[in-house]
Amino acid sequence: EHRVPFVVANWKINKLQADVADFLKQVNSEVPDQKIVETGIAAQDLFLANMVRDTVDSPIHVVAENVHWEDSGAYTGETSPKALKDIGAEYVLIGHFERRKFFNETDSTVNLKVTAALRNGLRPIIDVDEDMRTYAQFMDADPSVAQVAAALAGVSVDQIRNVTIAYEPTWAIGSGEAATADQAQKAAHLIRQTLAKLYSPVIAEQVRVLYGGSVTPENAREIMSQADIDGVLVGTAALDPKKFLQLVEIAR
Ligand code: G2H
Repeated sequence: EHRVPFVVANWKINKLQADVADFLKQVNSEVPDQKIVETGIAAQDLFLANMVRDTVDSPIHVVAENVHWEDSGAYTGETSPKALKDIGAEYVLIGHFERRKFFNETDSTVNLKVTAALRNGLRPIIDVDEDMRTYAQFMDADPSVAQVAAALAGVSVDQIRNVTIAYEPTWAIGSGEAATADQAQKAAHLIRQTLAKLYSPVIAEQVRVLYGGSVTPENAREIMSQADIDGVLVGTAALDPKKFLQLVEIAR
């Protein structure tokens, strides 16, 4: 099963609007066709509509960093999945470690957001951050990643094709210390085994699994060469357009 590599920048709350426009100008025409490598950029909500406009002739996908689980209503300060779809956003990060840590996001709110995104035609990139120590306990007896199973509750066989999973071990996020390629592969493999159990072995081979956490152009090649890793979710390094393009090249 051929999975198209996927490189996603996660700018978090960095950059101002002039920087966003400038970055897109530098990378727009440099990224390959999305059949070769898919590319996405996650940014603050307030930049997304302009990013959709400014990438109209580019294969770059616009990615939200969070979403609310109701389509509309009285939820001051939240962003509606219906509105994200309406402005032309295509993907949304859900359950990033920083959301879980600083904003009390739980497996159950992650699941609500995943189903809300899918119901509105947005493609979720679900972040899971369990440590390999946690995984090791399950690996022999009953291989399963609890955060993956929880996030996907109620997600149908048809919908799962629109889901990407990103493995981001907490200790590797923004620390400058990425997982080794071997650790990342083991986690990605366990995630795929979990998908096989939840859906089927065929579907497990179709869903993309990314690695995130201190990815750089220096360590990306070995990480992306692993059998179960289909791409990277990149924070710090992807703030730099040259490094972003290097990562996309490596993914080819
Ligand atoms: C992890 C990653 C992007 P960084 O949060 O999601 O950031 O590459 O800075 O570790």
